[in-house]
Amino acid sequence: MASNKLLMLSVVAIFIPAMAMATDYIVGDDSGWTINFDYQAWAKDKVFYVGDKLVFQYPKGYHNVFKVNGTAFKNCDIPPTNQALSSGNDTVVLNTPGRKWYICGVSNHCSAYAQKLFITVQYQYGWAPAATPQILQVSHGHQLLHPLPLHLQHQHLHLQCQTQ
Ligand SMILES: *[C@@H]1O[C@H](CO)[C@@H](O)[C@H](O)[C@H]1NC(C)=O
Ligand SMILES: *[C@@H]1O[C@H](CO)[C@@H](O)[C@H](O)[C@H]1NC(C)=O
Ligand SMILES: [Cu+2]
Repeated sequence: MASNKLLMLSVVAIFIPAMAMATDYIVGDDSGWTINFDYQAWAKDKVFYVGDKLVFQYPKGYHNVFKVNGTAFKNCDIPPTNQALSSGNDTVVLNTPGRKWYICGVSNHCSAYAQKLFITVQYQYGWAPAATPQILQVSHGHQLLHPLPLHLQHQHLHLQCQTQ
């Protein structure tokens, strides 16, 4: 029991640095999500990790945000309107590693004004590559004794998905 607790503590400790490092990025910083802004230049010096968030800010109604694939990004193919984020303060959690593409679907903002963002999301440290099924087993026991805070449970779940 006591040694179990020790192991559990070490599992939680793995998560803490990852969480402390999660970053919220306001896309375009003070310019927000708009036309005639070089989003690739904005993204160039940033490293995006799983768990970070993108926040697209703009006057509601003037722009919107679609997550698209690489082909739609290149051609500015606008998906159906009901797939848009359009609150004017749209938060996108970067839940998975890999390439992500976002475009504005209002008028010709994507094709004529380059309102589009492409990023690559990296694995966070201490995530799936370092995890073993043994650790997952232990942390499961821990959950029964002392439920983890929700945000930790979420990361735990994510870890399980990636290791399977
Ligand atoms: C990209 O997305 C479009 C529209 O959603 C879809 O029709 C197309 O098949 C997708 N292309 C690839 C390569 O996934
Ligand atoms: C935007 O949304 C975030 C939560 O996702 C919130 O913390 C923030 O206050 C909001 N900002 C504005 C300007 O509404
Ligand atoms: Cu727009």
